Order: sequence, then structure tokens, then C-alpha cells
Amino acid sequence: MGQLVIVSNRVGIPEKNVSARAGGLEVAVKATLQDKSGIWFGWSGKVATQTKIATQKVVHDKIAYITLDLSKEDHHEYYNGFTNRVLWPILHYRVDLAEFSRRDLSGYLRVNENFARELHEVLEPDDLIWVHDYHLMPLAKALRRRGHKNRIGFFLHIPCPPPEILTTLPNHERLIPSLCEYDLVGFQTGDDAFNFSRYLTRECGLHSRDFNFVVADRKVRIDVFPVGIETAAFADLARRSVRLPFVQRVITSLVGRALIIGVDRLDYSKGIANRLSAFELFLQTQAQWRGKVTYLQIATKSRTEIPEYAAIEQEIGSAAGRINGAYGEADWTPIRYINRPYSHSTLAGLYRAARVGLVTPLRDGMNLVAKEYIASQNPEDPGVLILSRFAGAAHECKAALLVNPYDPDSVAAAIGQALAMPLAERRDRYDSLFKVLSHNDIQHWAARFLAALEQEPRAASELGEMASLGS
Ligand code: ADQ
Repeated sequence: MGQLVIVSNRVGIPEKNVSARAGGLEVAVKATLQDKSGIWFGWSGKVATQTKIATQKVVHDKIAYITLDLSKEDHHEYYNGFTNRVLWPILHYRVDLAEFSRRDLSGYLRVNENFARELHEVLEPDDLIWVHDYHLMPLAKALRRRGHKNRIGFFLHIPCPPPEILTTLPNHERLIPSLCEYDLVGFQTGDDAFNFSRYLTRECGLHSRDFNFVVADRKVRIDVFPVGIETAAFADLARRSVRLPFVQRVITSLVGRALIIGVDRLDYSKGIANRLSAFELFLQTQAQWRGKVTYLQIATKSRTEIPEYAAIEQEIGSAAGRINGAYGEADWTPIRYINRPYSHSTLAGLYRAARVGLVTPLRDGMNLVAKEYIASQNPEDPGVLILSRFAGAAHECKAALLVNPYDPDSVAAAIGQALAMPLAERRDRYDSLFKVLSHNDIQHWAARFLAALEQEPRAASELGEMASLGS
């Protein structure tokens, strides 16, 4: 086998890395490339000032980081436009927030072509290519057009909605079926894979046997690979980090109150506004807890140039202020609302100090915060995870308190239940969750995906008499 080539929208170039970062994909890809030599290809994160854009290469720890800048136009149309204002909301079931423009779609296709053109310069015939996420759906098609017959896999980190929603995407018939140019298409959950499979059947007339589709003379396999974290390393980090002076200061500042923690990118999919309402309802209906809990919500700003993000920033900031005004005392602030990012070690320490992890996205591909919270707990005295049933993580984390984030009563009740939960039950739930996360950690996830990609039969003939193209 040749090299492993990972392609994603953003590349975390080591020199430019800062200790505090927000973004699950970067965490996942870094861990995958750690034990293999290979290439990580994608956008540098910079917007070019000059018109001629060349790729840059940095080699670090046997990994070649090859990046290119985006032009101002690309950044506007591809990144702020089609990926973040059309694909992100629609794939998160928020059709109401999608802002389509033909120009942004052209920008999206153009950047995918640019990526393919630059990749063409570095690819060898036996390289294994692993493409990440919704920014790059048409990339395999652009590579195939340039004659590349490599095995190419795609993993979608975010949800895949049912065809009834996917078809609201203007030009879906041009974009979604282009995923069939990959050899393997991976999803976070069985529901996501099933939704995509239904799309292919309904909209493209394709039929599968065990999620294997035949398209012309090629085969594409759909499978489920729930992304994990570095469970053991995170547990170890949390053990050490809880002693960090900053974390200790936070613990001291609680003066014995139970800590409830929420950590998210400031994004409408994360359900922070609904969560605040549920917390307010909890304070209203379970008055015995007033003055005895502190809810720390860390919400790092993201995609600030997009109006919907500015709007929720306003909404959440004022809701937190209003609830503090209504329920706070001179010596107690119910909600500590913070916009700055923290390093993973600080987060690990804070997770460990928290009696409750409140993870209630309205829709989430996986949600790594849920897994990080569990990994960070003290096995002797673990906290309780409250988890939205609409996070991909809920498929594995069945021992969490699963809630409907749209139902404030269910979330408020779960907060009370978590705070009052006896030690024996907390331990049982933690043991069962930690076991699942230890087994399916990030190394396991990457190894499974790559093994599946390497093993896939390429030609339809290799599948025997499988069902082929439908009508
Ligand atoms: P994200 O939407 O970025 O990822 P998530 O899975 O929650 O969401 O990952 C967030 C990562 O960023 C975690 O490692 C977390 O610790 C870190 N993070 C979040 N807020 C932070 C803060 N305030 N300070 C520092 N770090 C912070 C996408 C999908 C998810 C999917 C991942 C991985 O949307 O559903 O789980 O990719 O596949």
C-alpha cells in the first residue's frame, strides 16, 4: 500500500497550533495520522491576499502537511456560503436556516476542483485516500475525472438527514449522488447510513444488498463508524489536570456547590438556548437546588461572520443574563457563561470537577464533548452525563440520562435526577459508558475505517450476482 492521504477542509499545521482549539475533526485526524506516515491535505485557514495561490508543504513527524490558501471569493462562497449556510443547516435538519445562492454553489464546486487539481500533483496510484466531511462531497468525482483509480473513502462527521430533507437542498441531484464516486462512505450512526441509503434508492433508483450499492461497474459501500476519542489518554489527562492551579481555583470558587458543565462551539445545532431554558425551568420547579448548583457554560464563538451565529450569540448572552438576574443572589450566580476557548487539559480538569455533564444538542453527528466528559470522570465518584437523544453519541452512550432537548421538562427533570443520583447508580452508569468508549476509541475508529477501505472489492463483478443499477 502507498501512503495514507487525509483530505479535510482545514489542516491543523503543527507550527500554527495553539493549545486551545475547538473542532472535533482536527482532534480525530491528528490522532489518526499519529502512528502512520502520510499526507494531510487541505485549506491552511488563511485567506490569500495575492491572486496566484500556491500550495505550501511542511513536514513534521513524518507527516507532510500540504495546504493551500483560499481566495477571498472562495472563502466567501465556498466556506461562509455553501458549506456553512446551506450544507451545515440542511444536514442538521434546519432547512429554515439555509440560504442558497447559485454563486455559492459554483464557489463550492470550484474549490473542490482546486483541491483535486493540487492533489493530482502529489497522488501516487496506490495511495489510500480518506476524505473528511461535507465540505468535500464532490472531491472523489473531481479526482476520478483526472483518472485516479485509488481507493477513496469518505466520512461524514455530521448527520445525514432523511431524503425528505436532503431533497430540499437545491441541486441535490448533482451533489449527493456524487458520493457514489467513493469506494466507502462512512457515517456516525446507523440512522445516518440508512437515510443515505434511502436517498440512493428513492432518488437514484439504486438498490443495495447489505449497504453495498452497484453504480455502473463500480461498487460503493456504506457503513457505520462512530467516531471516538483518545479515551485512555483523556482519562489520564483529567486525572492530572484536576490539580492544575486554574482548575483548583474554579473548584474553590464553587464553595461546595455542585458544578454542571456545558462545553460547545457557539452553534445553533448545539441547543444552548433550549438548554438555558431547561435550566431556568429546573431552578423554577426544583427550588431546593437554588444556591446549591453552578452551571458553567463554555461556548466558544465560531463562524462569527455568519448572521445566524451573531443572532444566537445575542440570544444566548441575554438569556444567561436574564436568568442570572431573576434567580441570582448577591453571593450566587446560577450561570457562568464564558465565550473563550480552553485547552483540552483545562477542559478535562473541569469535566472531572463537574457533577453533571449537560450535552443537549438539537442534532449532532456524534458530539465528542459527551465522550470527553465520561472519560474524565473519577471512577470512584463519577459525575452523570445528560445527553440529547439526537446526538450521534446517544447510540453508544445508552447508560447516560437520555433526554429530548426540545422538551424542557425532560431536561429539567434529568438535572434533578443527576444531582440526586446515588453513588452506586453513578458508578454503574459510568462503568458501562467507560467500557464502550474504551473499546471504540479513536484508534479503533480509524483502524476500522481504513481496514474497510482497503478490503473493499472495487469492481461490481467481485460482488457476484449482486443487485445492480435500478430502473
Ligand atoms: P464539532 O461540531 O466541532 O465537530 P464536537 O464533537 O462537540 O463538535 O467536538 C468539539 C471538540 O472541540 C471537542 O474535542 C471539544 O473538547 C472541543 N471544544 C468544544 N468547545 C470547546 C471550547 N470552548 N474550548 C476548547 N475546546 C472546545 C464535528 C461534528 C460532531 C462530531 C465531530 C467529530 O459536528 O458531531 O462529533 O465533528 O466527528
